[in-house]
Amino acid sequence: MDKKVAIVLIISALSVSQTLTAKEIQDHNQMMAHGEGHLMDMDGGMVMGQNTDTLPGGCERISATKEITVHAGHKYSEKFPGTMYAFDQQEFNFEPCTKLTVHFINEDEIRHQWMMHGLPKYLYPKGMFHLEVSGPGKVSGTLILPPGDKTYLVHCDIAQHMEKGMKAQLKVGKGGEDLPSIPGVTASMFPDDYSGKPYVALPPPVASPAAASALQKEKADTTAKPVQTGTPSVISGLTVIGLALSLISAPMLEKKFKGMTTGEALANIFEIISHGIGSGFALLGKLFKMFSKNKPISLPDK
Ligand SMILES: [Cu+2]
Repeated sequence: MDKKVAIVLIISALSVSQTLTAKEIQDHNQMMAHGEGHLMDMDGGMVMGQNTDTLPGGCERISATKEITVHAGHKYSEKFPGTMYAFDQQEFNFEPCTKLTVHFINEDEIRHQWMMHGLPKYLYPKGMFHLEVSGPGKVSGTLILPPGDKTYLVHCDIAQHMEKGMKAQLKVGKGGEDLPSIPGVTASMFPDDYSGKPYVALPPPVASPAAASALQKEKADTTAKPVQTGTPSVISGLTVIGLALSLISAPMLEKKFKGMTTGEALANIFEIISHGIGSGFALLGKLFKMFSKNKPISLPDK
């Protein structure tokens, strides 16, 4: 019984892979050169940062000539839980000063890239070597790897494709430090949680102790507030008191502040309030006075 199930599964798996390989892969091999290693065609194929003949500084000669074929597509992500896209390989290693040709095959019906970062900028525009193709297709490009031990990031820069798994590292020589979140190679920076425990949101980052206490107060305020059932009132009690006070005091203040500058009037208002509320406002009043006095002094005539 189990054997029968297994056979059915194998046959269906084979038929699925058959349909995938049967997909038409367009070969973008007639691209127009636009200078500085930039090639493209009108069909969604592109190469940037191609370098077939200039030796990077520090390379005395081309140490090796290598060719790789990298596949990109959703199906390669299936073995990595939580991912959506992937290359068929996540790690590459080459000798320094290798002349490397990458054949990049996109197997999805969307756009994917093989984008390599961190290359010397005097040789590679923006420090990148970049292959890109829309829909099922193949683009090929060549670069000469720099000398030295370094690990280079390779990814697809289409929004969320790297975050969802399309990421690899290319080590030259012994390589440098491993990059995070390379599927199947290094630990994820944001590991998925399959524990089934309820999700607990992390508290937002807090800049200072003062901000922390303000945040806590705000939290306490919101939790203490009863749930409003009706339509929320736009005019609160405080607003009413404020409006009443200003209506009463407006004619009084108008007389008092006649001929004063805005700064002086404000200083006076703060002084009045300070009598009623406390010494805190007195300081502000003084500050306003200070600023209102701070006018440019005209120089005496000669
Ligand atoms: Cu992509």
